[in-house]
Amino acid sequence: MDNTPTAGRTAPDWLRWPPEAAARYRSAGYWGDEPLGDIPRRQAALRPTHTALVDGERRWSYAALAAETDRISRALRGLGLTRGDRVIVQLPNIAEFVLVWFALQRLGAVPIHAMPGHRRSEISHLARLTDAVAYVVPDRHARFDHRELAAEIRQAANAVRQVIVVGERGDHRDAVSFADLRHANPAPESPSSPAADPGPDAGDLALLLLSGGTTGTPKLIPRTHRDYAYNARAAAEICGLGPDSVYLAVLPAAFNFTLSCPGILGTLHAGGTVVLAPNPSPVTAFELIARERVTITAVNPPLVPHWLAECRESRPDLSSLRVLQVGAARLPDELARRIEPELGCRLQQVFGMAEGLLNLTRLDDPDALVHTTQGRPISPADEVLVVDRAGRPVPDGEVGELLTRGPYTLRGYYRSPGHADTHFTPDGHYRTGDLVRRLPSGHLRVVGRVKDQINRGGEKIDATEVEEHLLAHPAVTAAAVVAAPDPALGERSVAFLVCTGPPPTARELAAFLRARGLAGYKAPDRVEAVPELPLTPVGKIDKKALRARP
Ligand code: OOB
Repeated sequence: MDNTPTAGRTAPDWLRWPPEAAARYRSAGYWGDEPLGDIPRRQAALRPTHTALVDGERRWSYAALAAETDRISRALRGLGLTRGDRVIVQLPNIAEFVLVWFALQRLGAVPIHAMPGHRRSEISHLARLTDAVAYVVPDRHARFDHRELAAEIRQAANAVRQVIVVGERGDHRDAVSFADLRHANPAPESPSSPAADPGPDAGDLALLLLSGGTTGTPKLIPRTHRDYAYNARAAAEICGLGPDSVYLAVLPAAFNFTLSCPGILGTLHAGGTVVLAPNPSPVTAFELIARERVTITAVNPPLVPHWLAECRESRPDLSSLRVLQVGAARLPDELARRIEPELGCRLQQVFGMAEGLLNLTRLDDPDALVHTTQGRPISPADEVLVVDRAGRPVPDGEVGELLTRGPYTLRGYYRSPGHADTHFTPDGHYRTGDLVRRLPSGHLRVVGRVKDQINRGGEKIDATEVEEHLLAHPAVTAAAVVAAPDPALGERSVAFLVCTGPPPTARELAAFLRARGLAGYKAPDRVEAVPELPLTPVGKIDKKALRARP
């Protein structure tokens, strides 16, 4: 019998691992057969009454989570959604994110993870690139009316047939209210009924994550059921998660870090409890940690000083908290050293990427490694190379670009064959664009990057994308966006502009970019007017020289 999960159908190029690598991952047990949508049902059989999900006063047992995601899945099918359909999901940290996500997985439909801050420019690009058939939004979030944006997207993107609105004000023009879907009572399908889809295979595309990108338009990262499940499972094992674990989701649930490193999926896979924080403030988080006896949570470096200050101030009960994961941007060593004595829990540094490779410090690593490195790969099958500009491996301890391939790292971007040469080596390594040093123990220290990106406290900004929008401003004739050090965010963005006439201020530019539908965090923090941009000998904009300017 051919047990290839995609048997009978050919996987597209961007989803294809070489057969010998795939065979190795399967025989080593890294790749299993369980589709992601089966996790709640498996746990419901083992521990039906155990709490799976907490959102404020709302709680779901595993039995309730499994039953509800099945019901929503049937209701979505009733709307015409089917296996393989792409669906843009843009929800904050509310239980509906988890319900919709698993309901889509049950169907074999593919969620596209938009971030809460994304606007018309990003969403319409996602819709066009994927031919998404549906878009799931909150009614309002962070003082923004998502229903208006959804109506615009639906006008502009023909494929988007359904807008599904979560929240009290779900009735909007011809949108579908999620509350109605949730309470609809579609007839259960018998597995033998001809209408029932067989459900997804573990080798199918399961979700599309957004890449930080460095080429102007956001690229999408295809993740399969089996590679993403392995990512979550391996991380959960390293963190020692089990049914007694309680994970607090502080960063956006749609972020790969929060969803599967080990995050929400790793916790549910292990039979633990997921608690959703409505915002990342330490006041909210500390209250939830004490009330729900949270054992593990994850933040980005800019949040750390706020957490330490609030802890000093309010003396919260953090006695249940065993692990604080910190990642998405470089954590300064000095801050790393303060976490354990001040918060009373173990620090775990996390260096990951939506493209795949995940590095964690281990809970029993010596303090010196936990404080100064960003961890080592989670899988024995992760292949890591650190290379010089010519692509030759450098000795341990020297700086080079990190290349990687492995059982949960992509082999190509979604529907984007043109990017193969830029982002992958001929033998299938993903070029991360990160500069690292590798220690003999395998631990990595992130020291910089070669990609044209700003890491604004964990939020990635593609310089080219913003530059293209800036060039549309009538006063701007040339633009270059670079990172500058920032004490709070680690990095912030500076736009160097050549202008005809008086240059726009940062505030004017922010309004201009907002009107163009760009997410707010991409607006330059600072604007510098210059007579001309410095060029390299080959005539490219010399960003190194710009970064060196005070
Ligand atoms: C995570 O994922 P992305 O896709 O938003 O960003 C990936 C990039 C990395 O290539 C690296 O440049 C940077 O973010 N990064 C770090 C870092 N963690 C990520 N740079 C320095 N130190 C770290 N600890 O950011 C992400 C995905 C999964 C887990 C955690 C983070």
